[in-house]
Amino acid sequence: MSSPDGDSYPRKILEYMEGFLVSKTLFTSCELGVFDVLLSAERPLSAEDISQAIGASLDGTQRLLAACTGLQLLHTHQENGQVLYSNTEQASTYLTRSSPSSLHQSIQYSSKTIYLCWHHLTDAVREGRNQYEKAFGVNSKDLFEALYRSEEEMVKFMQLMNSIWNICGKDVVTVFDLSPFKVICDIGGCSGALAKQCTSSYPECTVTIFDLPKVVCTSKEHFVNEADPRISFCEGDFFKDLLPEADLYILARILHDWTDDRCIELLTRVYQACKPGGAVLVVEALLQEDGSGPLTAQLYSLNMLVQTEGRERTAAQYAALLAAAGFTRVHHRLTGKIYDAVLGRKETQHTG
Ligand code: SAM
Ligand code: ASE
Repeated sequence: MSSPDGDSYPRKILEYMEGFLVSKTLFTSCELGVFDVLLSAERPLSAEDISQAIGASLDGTQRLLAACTGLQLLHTHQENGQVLYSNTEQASTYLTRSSPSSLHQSIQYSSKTIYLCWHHLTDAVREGRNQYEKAFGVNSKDLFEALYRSEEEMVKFMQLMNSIWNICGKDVVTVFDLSPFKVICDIGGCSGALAKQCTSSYPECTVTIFDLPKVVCTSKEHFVNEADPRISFCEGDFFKDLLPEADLYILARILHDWTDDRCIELLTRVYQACKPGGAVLVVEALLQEDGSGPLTAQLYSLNMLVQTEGRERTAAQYAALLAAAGFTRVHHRLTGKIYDAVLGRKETQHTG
């Protein structure tokens, strides 16, 4: 007996073939501000109202709103034979610019940067390297020179980095008990979104964010909202400069940017700076050992191919990198969300 999902109907393949239509519908609705208009109206609006507010054609807006309804991002209401639209709760929370948990900036980065890189995925797979030259005409010899090819692009990347920690940050800093570690250094900690999650979960800790000078400068200018005296910045290059001494080093989404050799180089520098009895916490989207998933991490690994010099890895692969740098007692824990954690120790020194 063949079910409706049997060989005779390739449901999944059809869905994947046109998956980008879904992404582009989301990108366009956010870019035009559909969800922002509906949030500020505080009542259901007609397609006509919305088309005027976003400055778009009525016909195009009607089709866009219909697609958003099918995607369950909008609710529809019937009133006097007219269709009215309102945001779903998730759309209000995650798709409006002003929401504290907004993914608007991430969606912008997906639309304006990642989508363009993925246009060259076939070349990336053939050549085994990132596609900045083709996508943006920039030399990709220095990865972060290419990623930060303009001030605007750097701010957009930093906003992308920031936003996920409102959603997954608490899980990654609490999946291990980090309370014994009072002095924390967040290596490549960007604008400090994860550092904030640390001080909120562990009130006794202090966090130093170590990042490139221009990132530290932009963080202070664009990102520091309410000053937390427990959080400070340190400027430098983690491949060249001395790292601050700490009990715990966090490397969140750092190792996945780099080759195994570069990772071991960086982890060795971290090991040297680390106090005996201290530790390193690696935060990444872990791949399963048997290659079966999770799909998000598998797709992110392709994204690391088109955008960086690295890859996503399994817990065993991270454990091997940590061990090569001297760390022991390496364990990992899954959070059930996108990002997981791997903890490795630096043993206290034994005499005799
Ligand atoms: N840890 C943050 C997070 O998970 O949201 C940011 C991860 S982002 C992919 C990589 C970070 O490493 C960026 O903030 C970048 O500026 C920083 N970075 C890259 N190369 C660096 C270097 N050589 N020295 C110091 N920081 C660097
Ligand atoms: C990096 C992380 C990301 C470098 C480039 C990046 C992300 C997007 N572009 O370290 C976040 C994860 N999302 C995806 C699609 O990979």
